[in-house]
Amino acid sequence: MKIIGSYVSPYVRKVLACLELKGLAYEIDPITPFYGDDRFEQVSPLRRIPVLIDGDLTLCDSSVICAYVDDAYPDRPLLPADVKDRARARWLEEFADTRLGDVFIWGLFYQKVVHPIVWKQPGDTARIEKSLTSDIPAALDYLESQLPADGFLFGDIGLADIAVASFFRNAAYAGFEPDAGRWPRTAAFVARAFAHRAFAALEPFEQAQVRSNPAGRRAALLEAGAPLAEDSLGAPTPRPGVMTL
Ligand SMILES: N[C@@H](CCC(=O)N[C@@H](CS)C(=O)NCC(=O)O)C(=O)O
Repeated sequence: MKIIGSYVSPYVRKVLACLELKGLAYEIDPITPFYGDDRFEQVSPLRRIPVLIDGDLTLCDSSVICAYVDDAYPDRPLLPADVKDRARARWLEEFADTRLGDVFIWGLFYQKVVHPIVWKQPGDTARIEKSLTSDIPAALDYLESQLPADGFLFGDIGLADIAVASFFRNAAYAGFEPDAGRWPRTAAFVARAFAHRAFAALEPFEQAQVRSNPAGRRAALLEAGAPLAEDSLGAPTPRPGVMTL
């Protein structure tokens, strides 16, 4: 299996943590989506990551990819067995991908981290302010009402836990940590999830990606032991995405 996408993306991290949980080997082309070449656009028409290539199958979208992986490799299921629990897990995955993605990625991480680095311009300060003062607190109030005081959502860690927790890594890169006084369940849940091997196994590769510059990135990732693909769909200059942010 091949994954296209950077270790720093919350959606790529979600897929990789699920592969770790299932003990499935993969190789990775860890590109930032804006730096994808023409071949990237052929496999990812929205110019988004992650992409999964498994033999003759090419898939986009982390939820589609995780559902396929769970169907094709059913050992260590990602969803709980009970029908209502499964439905709730899918909803929390969707809430994470859509709303946590909106408030943490587009509202914060993209504005504070990606925009200055990729487009060499400051991000939207009004949007950052709105994210921090109203959008993120509202999302975390909801999460606080859903997350368990101990353990994970449906017993052992699964897709919904991974989808939710993954966004908090990017929030931290943008300087936001959940206040344990205001959202105690959320703060403790995120710490538990990141201590789990599904996330902990990815940490050295992610740090190698974050700490290296583009010229030294491949060497840094190889040195950290990342299973890099031979070929890359990366390009030297960024291009805008095709979706409105
Ligand atoms: N719904 C998609 C979202 C993927 C996504 O937005 N990925 C970001 C990286 S974190 C991306 O590729 N952004 C580039 C763009 O939108 O132009 C999924 O779950 O995979």
